[in-house]
Amino acid sequence: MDVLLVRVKPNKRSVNLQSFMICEPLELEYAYAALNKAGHTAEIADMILEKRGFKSILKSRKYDMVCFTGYIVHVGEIKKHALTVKKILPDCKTVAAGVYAEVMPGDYVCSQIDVILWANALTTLVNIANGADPRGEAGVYKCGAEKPAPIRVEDDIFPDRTSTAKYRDGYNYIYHDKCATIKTSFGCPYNCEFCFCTRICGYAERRLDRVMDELEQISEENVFIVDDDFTANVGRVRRFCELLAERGVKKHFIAFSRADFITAHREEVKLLHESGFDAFFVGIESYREGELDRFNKRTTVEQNTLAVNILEEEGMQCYSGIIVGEDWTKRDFDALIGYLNGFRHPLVNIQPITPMPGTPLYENYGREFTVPRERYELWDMAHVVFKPRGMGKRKYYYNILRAYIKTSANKTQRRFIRERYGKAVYKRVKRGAAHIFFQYVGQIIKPA
Ligand code: B12
Repeated sequence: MDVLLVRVKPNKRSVNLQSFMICEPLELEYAYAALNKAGHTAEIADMILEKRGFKSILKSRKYDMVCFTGYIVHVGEIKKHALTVKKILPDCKTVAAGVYAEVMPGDYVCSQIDVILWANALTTLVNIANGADPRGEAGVYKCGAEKPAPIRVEDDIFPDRTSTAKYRDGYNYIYHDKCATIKTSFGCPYNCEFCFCTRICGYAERRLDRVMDELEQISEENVFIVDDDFTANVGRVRRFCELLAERGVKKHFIAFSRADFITAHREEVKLLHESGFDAFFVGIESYREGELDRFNKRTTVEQNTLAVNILEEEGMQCYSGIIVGEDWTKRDFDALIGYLNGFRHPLVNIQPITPMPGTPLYENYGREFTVPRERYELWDMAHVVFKPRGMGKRKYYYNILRAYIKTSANKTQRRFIRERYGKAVYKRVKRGAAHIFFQYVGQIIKPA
């Protein structure tokens, strides 16, 4: 079969971070490798970086199947693209997959999408390409059916990074240019109320010898480990570092961790830094204890503060994730700004709380949303989808913007970024920040 694998470009209304970060479509590289191994021809179109239009790609070849991957923000765009496929190639099968399809497959049900992969997507897709009837595949979503248990194949099939060769120079992560990604574990052993990642699958670790085999094939110097919590298992973290040394793998890593790990395992934090870890993304979520409890985060404000300080003392960058609650007042935003400026380098991602469909927070929300779920492009964790309680929506957006300007984007931090990462990176990030700034100004003038 001739298969086109597509990552769509987000709708221009989405506040997406692609000016700051464009990562390789690792999931499509997996699908490409799985299809190739089974003797099929595949091609990846990364529409974020692709120069040709989607229609002209479709007209260039008689594809038998076009597969899309996406998150919640992409659902509407995928449906539009699938319609285009049906118009240009009426006999072509259309397939929707990705984490959102795995948790909320029903949202993809429409006449222009033939197959929704909600489990074991790689093996199911190969079966279909081999001629299996999708109706008989447990990995294909059917209303009322039971979801099959996951079968992990990622230690046998590595993502084929040659499939994105023409795009690779454009992949980066915040201040880290030319950055590859790798997934060494799936899911997360914690169960924070707001977190979508825990709904995708249970926690599962890949074999570290296979992770090392894969790492040895990556040509980029910077590698973003996209595990939901890379430090969930301290023994595995130590072994990972030992194996890097044994195999002579020298990379610069960025990964997700938790404050409780960092505060309890200072030795391992040192080891990670010595092994090439430059930065950690830590969901500190709030400066208010009560909110951490509400989210079932199982960390404290004290741990959060200490964790950021430890990373800074050890010479690492901490990218902190903050969630702004519905009831925040100006005083809360002021307190947040003060709290963040207590750190040497407050590099933060400030998001209004977004009860993601599929999470307990969404199920038990019990309040009205001001943005309907069908406006998928606005469920980007940057738009405010509820009615704030402490102020109007416009003021709420203004305060989020103010918090960025007074912390991550203040003069001292701008100088720090320029000096540490160089002018080219600084300029790229500045361009991205300006774009998002104006998207927020738009929301301050006329909120969605
Ligand atoms: C790295 C990452 C990114 C990267 C992009 C990575 C990428 N590949 O496009 C960056 C940093 C740019 C990013 C940005 C965003 N992200 Co993000 N991101 C992640 C993260 C941490 C890991 C994703 C990843 O690389 N996975 C690696 C692949 C290999 O694993 P996988 O996706 O599970 O895929 C497997 C299967 O699902 C399957 N599969 C998936 N797709 C397909 C397709 C086919 C055809 C087949 C056969 C199989 C298949 O095969 C894979 C191998 O088993 C996830 C967290 C998570 N647990 O998913 C959040 C996550 C996916 N992101 C999220 C969001 C919201 C965003 C943004 C919208 C945020 C924003 N406001 O900007 C943007 C959108 C960007 C865009 N391009 O449009 C949410 C999505 C929530 C939801 N309900 O949909 C997540 C879950 C995090 C969260 N906070 O909850 N993200």
